[in-house]
Amino acid sequence: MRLITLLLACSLGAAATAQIVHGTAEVVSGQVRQANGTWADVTGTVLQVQIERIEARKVNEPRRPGPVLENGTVNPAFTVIYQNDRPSNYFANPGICSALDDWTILPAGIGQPWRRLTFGVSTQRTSGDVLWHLNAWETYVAGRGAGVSAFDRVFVNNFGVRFNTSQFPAPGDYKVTVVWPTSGPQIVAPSTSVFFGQTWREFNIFGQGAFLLGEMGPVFSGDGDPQIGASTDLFWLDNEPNMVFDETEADFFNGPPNQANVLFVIETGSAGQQDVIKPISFRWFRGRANGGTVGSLHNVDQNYLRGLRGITANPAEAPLQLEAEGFSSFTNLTEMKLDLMTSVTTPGLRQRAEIFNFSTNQWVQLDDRVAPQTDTRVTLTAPAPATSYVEPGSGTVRARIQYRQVAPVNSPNWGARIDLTNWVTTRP
Ligand SMILES: [Ca+2]
Ligand SMILES: [Ca+2]
Ligand SMILES: [Ca+2]
Repeated sequence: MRLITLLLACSLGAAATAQIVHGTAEVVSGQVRQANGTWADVTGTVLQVQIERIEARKVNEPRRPGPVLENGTVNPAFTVIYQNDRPSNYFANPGICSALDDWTILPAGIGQPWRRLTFGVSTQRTSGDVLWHLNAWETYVAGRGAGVSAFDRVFVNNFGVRFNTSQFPAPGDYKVTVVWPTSGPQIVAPSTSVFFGQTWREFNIFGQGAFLLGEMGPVFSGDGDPQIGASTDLFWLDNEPNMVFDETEADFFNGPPNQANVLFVIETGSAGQQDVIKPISFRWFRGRANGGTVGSLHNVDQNYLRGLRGITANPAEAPLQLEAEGFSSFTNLTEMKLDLMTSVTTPGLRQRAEIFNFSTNQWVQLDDRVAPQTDTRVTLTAPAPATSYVEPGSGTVRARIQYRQVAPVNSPNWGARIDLTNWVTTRP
């Protein structure tokens, strides 16, 4: 038992060292087609940047064993219209510096400003400025042959973002998120069909310098098709490279699990305002306290609220139940989510998450799953209408997490530890 605890502590220590840095990057060239068909020059736009260390194996090397870090976060006020991001299989081909991928975004994303873009880059570069060069088109046209672009109806043209290599803490693999400003011209997709080309080059006084073959290139993500939207198991590689993606340059990585889809997430800003509500009180409705305070529930920080199972007269009743309460400043909610990070001390348990509906005066089950033995984050959306989970007048919101035994356990004195219990609300 002691050994298990120690091992768990070690793996959490590794997760805690995840490197994330923030900064800015400048758009040094580019035109974007607006919803009304006119073009806007976006040169000089400054983007907020987040750079997070990841691990992408070389595509022809076997997978390394190891834990998958849980880096998921709630992203306030953003709606995902395309997502291909599975940390279980990030991979890269060190010999390439370009990739053009075919995406089908959600119809709801048509005409919506691209507020945040997340992509992967594998870099060996240690000095100087580099250019992330982009083009995006709406259509693929077969039959043009070698040397001629196979893509038409460009809507992001000659778009370059300058990074300094010092923004990447060391050679390695990174997941980068760039945030577009809310004012000024916006990037919008005119249809659900997007062909998105990326190329990594040096940035020098002439703008586009040497191709960074073997130094910087895109990261792909496999182990399945995109979680949101779609992409076929192929991409185009600018072979020469000559900044022309032609039809003969279609390529792939010999099929699943290495689907030829770049790591990429597109978020739009159309979801309204989000607020995170932290608990102000809790009680162990069943079971007993074993450490922690209400503040332990506020953040993912390995500061846990811990509980141990109790005794119940009715064997059908879960012997460990946490109830938490918070306060919503707003009542005009359009969405209510519960955001949890939890784990238990033994196999053989199930975890159920519930939220209280003040309209019906009943608990509503949002999730029931095998209770995880390592910290696991789940974000659960409550059934509409979201307004029913806020008590009229007081603004109280309430959540309950139950643990029950469904199979043999390692110890009769089992327990749970809860790192996070938040409500995430959306309003217009
Ligand atoms: Ca080419
Ligand atoms: Ca693809
Ligand atoms: Ca915590």
